[in-house]
Amino acid sequence: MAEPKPLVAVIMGSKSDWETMRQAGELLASLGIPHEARVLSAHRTPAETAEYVSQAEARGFEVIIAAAGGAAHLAGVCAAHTLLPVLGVPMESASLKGMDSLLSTVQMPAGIPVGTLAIGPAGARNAALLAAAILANSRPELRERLRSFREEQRRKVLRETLP
Ligand code: RP5
Repeated sequence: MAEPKPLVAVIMGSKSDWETMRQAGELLASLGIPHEARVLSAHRTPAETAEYVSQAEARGFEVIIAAAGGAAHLAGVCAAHTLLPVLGVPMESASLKGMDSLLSTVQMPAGIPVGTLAIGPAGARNAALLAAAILANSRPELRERLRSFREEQRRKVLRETLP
């Protein structure tokens, strides 16, 4: 049987971001959301990034997750080339602990929005959940899977015991 078409594109500026961004991919997969992960950089592969994002809507993607660190322009560049919602994940950087990535991603000029998540793994996971929530607006079965995710999370917290 043919693979379902990916709905979410997970783009990251470097393979070094994968350790964090694989968590977004795993969460999307656990919710049954087909996605595609690619390394594309706003600075090192500007033409290929623009081409990929420009074609994303025609390829059937509905959400783009873009992760980058340092002078993190990837999410903003993606947003400039598409009308699809772009969720930005600032990577934790060695020198400034991700504050550079956060400010570069979040401080977009009015007119080109990027929905920016938290720095690092929390942002990666929440980007996947926010992408799922966007897709769930028109997919009742996905909405139920998200509801189950929240319910399992609630139960897990309530099961916690302290020493
Ligand atoms: C950014 O520069 C990437 O998103 C990465 O977070 C950071 C460092 O990249 P590498 O030098 O590890 O390839 O473009």
